[in-house]
Amino acid sequence: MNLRFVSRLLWCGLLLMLVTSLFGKNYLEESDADREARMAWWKEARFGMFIHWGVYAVQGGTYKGDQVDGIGEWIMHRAAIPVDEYEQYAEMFNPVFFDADEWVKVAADAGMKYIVITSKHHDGFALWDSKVSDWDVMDASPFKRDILRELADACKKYGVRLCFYHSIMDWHHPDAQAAFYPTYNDREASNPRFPLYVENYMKPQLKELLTEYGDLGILWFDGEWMKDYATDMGKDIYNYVRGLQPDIIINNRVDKGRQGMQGLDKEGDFVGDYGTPEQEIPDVGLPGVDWESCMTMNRTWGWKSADLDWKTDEVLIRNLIDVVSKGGNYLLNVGPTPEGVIPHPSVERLRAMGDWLKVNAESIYGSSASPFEKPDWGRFTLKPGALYAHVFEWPENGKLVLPRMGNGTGYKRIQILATGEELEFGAVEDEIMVSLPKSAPDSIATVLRLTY
Ligand code: H79
Repeated sequence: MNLRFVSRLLWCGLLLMLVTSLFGKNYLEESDADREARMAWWKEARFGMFIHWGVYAVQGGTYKGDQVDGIGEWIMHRAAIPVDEYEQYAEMFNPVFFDADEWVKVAADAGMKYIVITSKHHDGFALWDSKVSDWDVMDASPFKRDILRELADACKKYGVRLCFYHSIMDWHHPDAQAAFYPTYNDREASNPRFPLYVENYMKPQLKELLTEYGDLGILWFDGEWMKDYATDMGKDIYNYVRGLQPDIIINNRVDKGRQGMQGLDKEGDFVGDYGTPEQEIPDVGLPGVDWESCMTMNRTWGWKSADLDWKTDEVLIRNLIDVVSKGGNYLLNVGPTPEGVIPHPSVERLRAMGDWLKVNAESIYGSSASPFEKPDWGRFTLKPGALYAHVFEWPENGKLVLPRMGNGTGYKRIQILATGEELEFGAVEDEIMVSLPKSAPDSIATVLRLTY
């Protein structure tokens, strides 16, 4: 054999190896250390803002003058609105008061470390300038501003991680679930063209999101329950996304493993980096499991003018603590108005959460599930070197009984986190007893730091 030929063959082989190692990497195989490094910021963050925004905000829960039951962003399905009729609402989507800087500042001041915004919800409307679609804010609405671009810039300014929610289900695309009109969300229906939608539309849109808006924190998929979306597609999408941004985190709805609204994975071979309980918090701590509860402040995700059922500051702050005490993240939603404003009741509540967090940050960020059962009076969070007792119900007799860490009393000192005030404590049989001030310094949650 001619030497030149052999050398050419070798070069070709080398080139091929290089190409597969660069582009053909299987992200389903990852060492524990690499995975830990990739998840580290997310575990530290613990608190994020969900934003549901799109054409459905224009309707705000009403259709032809009637209130439509259910969550606002589902109105196209709930009221069985035909695609061409729904498109007319996009012509009214003109949120002139939208100020990305203001939104991100609201999140940052609330102590939220990441923002997950609907790049596209089930109605398929894209909030960015998508080149593969006219069903986006640039081509179908008079607003003609790339909302995701403006948010990306503001997130950079405030040090908040930008993340995208992206619906796999698409009620607008003819190759996807638009074909199922009037029951877009028919779980048993099938569109033989769905694989074409995945290859020719969903992937190109994902590529735009993953290459034009800088480093993203999370891709948050949803709408994976449709019959046509199969587990091999999920694994392919997972690899595709990480191939474009290797360090990104992807929720478990990219595959078919999620169990209903409880959100954690069922047994089996499924991809996705964390579980996604929706509108619920697991009853007990889940050490070693990564999960994030997403919840609304009222009942809807997307703006609904008639939904005034706001949770109180107390419920929201205690939910955050409850989630962290069980080892999860809290993704709390806002649904901005069609004018581009985060509803005032949401802003007020976020401010209260931010005020509480400014004083008690140490007990939340980077904390994880405590080794103790949840007590009746509140919750524990844990960090190396300190246990934090979040007291919701202040004991009337001024004595709080706590479990012990290790031998003796197990604690070097016990303080009120907000003030540094030292508290007296001593061993009582298997537990310890702490003497508290007469009344609660913080009626929602007073944090004690127990240094061990
Ligand atoms: O974007 C918000 C909602 O619009 C969306 N997820 C949050 C984050 C949402 N999708 N569906 N729902 C809310 C409720 C619908 C649940 C069901 Fe099912 C879909 C019931 C049956 C199909 C998912 C799959 C839950 C059970 C099986």
